[in-house]
Order: sequence, then C-alpha cells, then structure tokens
Amino acid sequence: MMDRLDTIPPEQLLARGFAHMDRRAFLRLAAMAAAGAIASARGFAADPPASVAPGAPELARFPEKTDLILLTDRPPQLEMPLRYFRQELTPNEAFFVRWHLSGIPTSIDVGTFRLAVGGHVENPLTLTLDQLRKDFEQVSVVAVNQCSGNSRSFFEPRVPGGQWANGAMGNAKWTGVRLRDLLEKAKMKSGAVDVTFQGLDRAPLPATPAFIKSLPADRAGELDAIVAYEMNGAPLPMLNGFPLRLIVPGWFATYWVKALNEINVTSEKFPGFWMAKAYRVPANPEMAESPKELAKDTVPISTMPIRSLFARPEPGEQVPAGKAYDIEGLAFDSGKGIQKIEVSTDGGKTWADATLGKDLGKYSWRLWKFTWTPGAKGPTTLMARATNAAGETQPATPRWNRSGYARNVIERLEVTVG
Ligand SMILES: Nc1nc2c(c(=O)[nH]1)N[C@H]1C(S)=C(S)[C@@H](COP(=O)(O)O)O[C@H]1N2
Ligand SMILES: [Mo]
Repeated sequence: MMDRLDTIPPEQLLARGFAHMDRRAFLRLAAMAAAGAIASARGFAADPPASVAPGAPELARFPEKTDLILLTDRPPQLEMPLRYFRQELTPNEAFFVRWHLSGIPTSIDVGTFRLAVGGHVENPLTLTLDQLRKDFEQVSVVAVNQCSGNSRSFFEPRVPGGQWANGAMGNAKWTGVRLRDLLEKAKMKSGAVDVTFQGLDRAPLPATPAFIKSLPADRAGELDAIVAYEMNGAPLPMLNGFPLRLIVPGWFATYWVKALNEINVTSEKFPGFWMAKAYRVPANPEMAESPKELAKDTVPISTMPIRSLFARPEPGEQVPAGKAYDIEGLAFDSGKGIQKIEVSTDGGKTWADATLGKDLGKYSWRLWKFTWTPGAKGPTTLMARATNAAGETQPATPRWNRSGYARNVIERLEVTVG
C-alpha cells in the first residue's frame, strides 16, 4: 500500500524509482511526508529561487518538478510559468500541480498497488498495474488539463480561492486504458446512477470530506475518458497522480482524479461534498451570475468553454517599432475543434486571422502565431479571439461567478511599442 517516507529507509526509496531525483528534491519529498506529522508548523518552505525580481512570483522546486510558481506548499499548488505556453506539450516537470488535501501520497509500492472497480457491478475487479497494462487495450490522447479556477486572480470583484494567473493548465499526451473498457469488464448492473473516483490522498481531519468525484453512469462510457499510467511517454510524476489518474478530455481538471485506486458504481445519486457543494457553476449556459444577484440554480462544472491565451509578448515587454514581431499564443476548447484565431493589435477595432500550429487532436491545445509590424510608438492593446468548429467564440466581458471558474473572456494585453 502507501508508505510514508519517514518510515522507510532512503535506500529502499531509491529502489522505487526516485534514483534520478537530486538531493534537494529528495529532501523535499521527505519533508512532504514529515509535514503530515507537523500540524502546526508550515510543512516545508520553498527552496529559495536563484534570483527574484521585485514583485516577481515566488518559485519553488518540488520532487520531479522544475521551478514552478508557488501558491501554497501544503497542499502543493504550483503554477506553470508563462514560457511553457509556447510548447505543444508541457514537459512533465513543468506541469502545474494542485491538490486539495494535505495528506498526499509521497511514495507508492507498485507491487502491492491495486485499482478496484466495484460497487453496483456484476464482476468487481481488483487490478494490479501489470494487469491493467496487459489485459486492456492501450490508448493515448493529447488533452489539456485545466483547473476550473485557472485565471481566477483576474476576476473583479475578487473571488476567494487559489489566486491563479493563467498557468493552472497544461497539455500532455496521456496513455492508459479506456474507462469504458474497465466498466464493460466490470459489467455495470441496471440502475447504475453514478461512477465515483477516489485516489490515495487523505484529509488531515476526519471532518474534511474525502476528495471523491463522480460522472453520470450513463455518460461515463461515452466520454473519451482514460485511466492513464503515462504522461508524455513517462510514468506520471508523483505530484501529478502516480501511478494512475483519470483523464476526462474536454472536462475541467477537477474530474481528473490523481493516484486513482477506487472506481465505484452507485445505485443512488452520489451525494459527496465535491459534487454536491463544491465545483458548481450557475445553471445557465454562460455559467455566469452577478455578485449582487447570485444564481439560485447551480450544476456541477463539466466541459471547458473555448479560450485563447497569449504566450508572447509577455506583460510589460516592449515591442520594437517598425520590425516584424511574432505574437504567439494557444487556444483550446472542449473538443469541438479550434477553427480560427483572430488577433487585434488596436484594442479590438480591426481583427486579422492568425496562423494555426500543428493539430495534435481535438482535445489538445493548438499553438498560433501572428506576425505584427507595429507602426507608431506608444501603448496599444492586443486581443485574441478563438472560434471553434461549432461556431462558439469567446465573450467580450468576463463571465463572473462566485467561485471564479471557467474564465474565458477575450484577453487584452497592454504593450508598449518603442
Ligand atoms: N486525488 C486527487 N485528484 C485530483 C485533485 C485532488 O485534490 N486529489 N485535484 C483535482 C484538481 S481540482 C485539479 S486542478 C487537478 C490538478 O492536476 P495536476 O496536479 O496534475 O495538474 O487534479 C485533480 N485531481
Ligand atoms: Mo482544480
């Protein structure tokens, strides 16, 4: 089962696949395990970044990860820096991290790990990692994993929750087995209502609800969901859900349960906190409400609305006048397919088509580029607007909601031509 790092000798840990980890990373991993026992102290401080510009975000380096923007360290919430917005696939070490509960797994014994598929089924399964690989067809999908609260910090009025900029997202090639195949083998009984997913993370206090998510049983098989054991051709990093995680392409990351070891079919509506109380949005198609008039009806958040983001120039960057400059960005939706990106370099007065990058599949993000030769010196506003194959595009004003979810307003980037 799950070992705590403070109870097993380091030699044994190294034998479990952490040999490539540098000493500092190893110490942080050990600290993560110890942190569970030190309830009152801040578990472990961030490694000091090499150099910090005034006002720059704090960086931290966790095991198997590169320097990422630190939101909180217990539980770890780490944001991907802007330079990775220019890559088709996010390197595993740069992939953002978000956990809800401080009791996160820090070491897994792959020999004794089991994935259980049970509940309202005729043929409950208890699978080793080897069986999962051998007994089921292997499939891959490139898909964006985006936190519901990505870009939350830009909402006005401000909403509580992790104050993410735009980097609570990443794009990777996920490899594993179809959720559909697992459910078919387990044979859901008639009257199945929900399928629930739980991982190995645990709440520090019994009063905190376990992190369990659910999908409707009648849809779980239709979604292109995967139980993944690989990310970009390598085992998942521990912080991104080693050894297995659920991938629900096109859906917000809250469903992408990490360190997944329990799939359960229910015969009644699943009443868990993280479905019934949290991760809900106003029940209108815009998922919007106003601070003065909160929506009465809410529904669980599900698919990601279309959006595009700038990768370059970076905020505050000065763009030289009279020289060709490549504005770069990325765009994605819930899988209907990015069809067009339009860019404005004059604050929305005129728009022109950007050039789309490689198509890595309908659930992937798509890079784009727009060559701009700025004329007059001075400040100007860049905007980018994506449209998908279903004709859906982005709103001109932010769709505020109390949790700061699903932000997809047309971005405005103030730059100076100099
Ligand atoms: N077991 C478990 N899985 C989880 C979570 C969690 O707290 N526990 N958080 C979810 C949320 S809200 C997000 S945004 C993503 C983050 O995935 P990442 O850490 O791989 O980037 O994991 C999802 N899966
Ligand atoms: Mo999230």
